[in-house]
This record gives sequence, structure tokens and C-alpha cells, in this order.
Amino acid sequence: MDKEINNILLKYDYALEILKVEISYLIKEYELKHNYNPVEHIKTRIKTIDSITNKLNKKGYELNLENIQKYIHDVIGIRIICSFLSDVYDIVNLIKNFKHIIVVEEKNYIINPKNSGYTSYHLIIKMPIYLNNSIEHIEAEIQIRTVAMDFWASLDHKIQYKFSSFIPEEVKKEMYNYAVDIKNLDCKMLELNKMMTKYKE
Ligand code: 0O2
Repeated sequence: MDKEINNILLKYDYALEILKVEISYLIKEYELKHNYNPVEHIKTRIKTIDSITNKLNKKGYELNLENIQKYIHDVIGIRIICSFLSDVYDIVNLIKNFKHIIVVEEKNYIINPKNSGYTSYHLIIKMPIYLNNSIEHIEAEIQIRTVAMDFWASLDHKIQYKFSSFIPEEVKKEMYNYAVDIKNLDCKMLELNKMMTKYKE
């Protein structure tokens, strides 16, 4: 069992390396074409076995190979942090048009924020990996968001998201209000950038 799980984690690791290179290439190509880089930075991570186990337990399943593949869609994750709101949508389209991967699910938490206030654009994708004697398809989650959204989500992660006990209503409310502030700020920054782009022309 341990060996089986280590084997699948090895494949996820391999897939993440490929995905990182492919996404970086796409962005560099975009930058060359538009003479503009829409991305501030990229983060990647592989879920730990503890985190996979917790997520499976929350969904009511035990840890085994089949359940990981069936119910955990974000063992590997890439987060693309963009400058402006419009950049998020440009990157989403760039990835959706990329022929090497298939988008299996799309979640626009910018239009439909989560109850916590969380905003981001998620794509669950499937990508091929070429093994010794076979081709396998591995799932990954790509989160695309602005720097402002990332600031909120990173601090929320520390303040309340991963806290399993009781969270006071006041904290939830405040965090939600800050998410609204962040959204307003993103819109204002976008307008300012549009204005300056015209001015520079
Ligand atoms: P971690 O440690 O950040 O990876 P599904 O994947 O569809 O079965 P899930 O996981 O509920 O169901 O999908 P969802 O909610 O679309 O996306 C999950 C990921 O989004 C989370 O992964 C977080 O990274 C992020 N996320 C969602 N809601 C919040 C939120 O309220 N606050 C913060 N900070 N992040 C959020 P994990 O695995 O839960 O955690």
C-alpha cells in the first residue's frame, strides 16, 4: 500500500515538473507576443499525505489509491499570481486553449465568491505523462488570481481556513469584509492601469 502511494506520488511529482515548464513557456510566449508580462509569480505544491488523508476524511473516504485518484483533484497545484483582474482572464484563456491539457472543471470564484469571501479562478485539468510503457493522465488544480486576492487568501489560510475548531462570527465577518475591500481595490487598480495605458499611448 505504502509502495503504491509512493508510486502515485512520484507520478504526480513528475507531472508537476512538466506542468511548471509548460505554463512558464506559455507565459514567456505571451510576454514576447504582447510585450507585457501579466504574471507576478508562480507557486507550486504537492499535497502531503497528511493533507490528502484529512481531505479524504472530510469527504468521508479512507486513504487508498482509488480514493485519491477519484476524489482528490488537487494533489498537484499550481498558483499563478497575476497583476490585474484582466490578466487573470487572459491567463485562463491561454491555459484553456493549450492543446496538451484538457480542462475538466472550471470554477470562477471571482464572479461567485465562496461564503468566506474567497475569490480566485480555478481550473481542474488533466494532462498526459509519458511513462516507460504507457501514457497516464494526471489531474491538477490551477489557481489563477491577482496579487490582492492572493494576499487575502494567504492570510485567510493562516487566520481561519485551516483552523478546525470554532471560529467566532466576528472573525468570519471581518475577513469577508476585507475580501470585499480587496475586490474594490482590484477594480480601482484595473481602471487606473487602463487610464495610464491610454495616457502612455
Ligand atoms: P490547500 O491547503 O490550500 O490546498 P473539490 O476539490 O472540488 O473536491 P474543494 O477542495 O472544496 O473540492 O474545491 P475548492 O473549494 O474549489 O478549492 C479548494 C482550494 O481552494 C483549497 O484547497 C484552497 O487552496 C482554496 N480555497 C477554497 N476556499 C478557500 C477559503 O475560504 N480560503 C482560502 N484561503 N482558500 C480557499 P484545500 O485543499 O482546501 O487547501
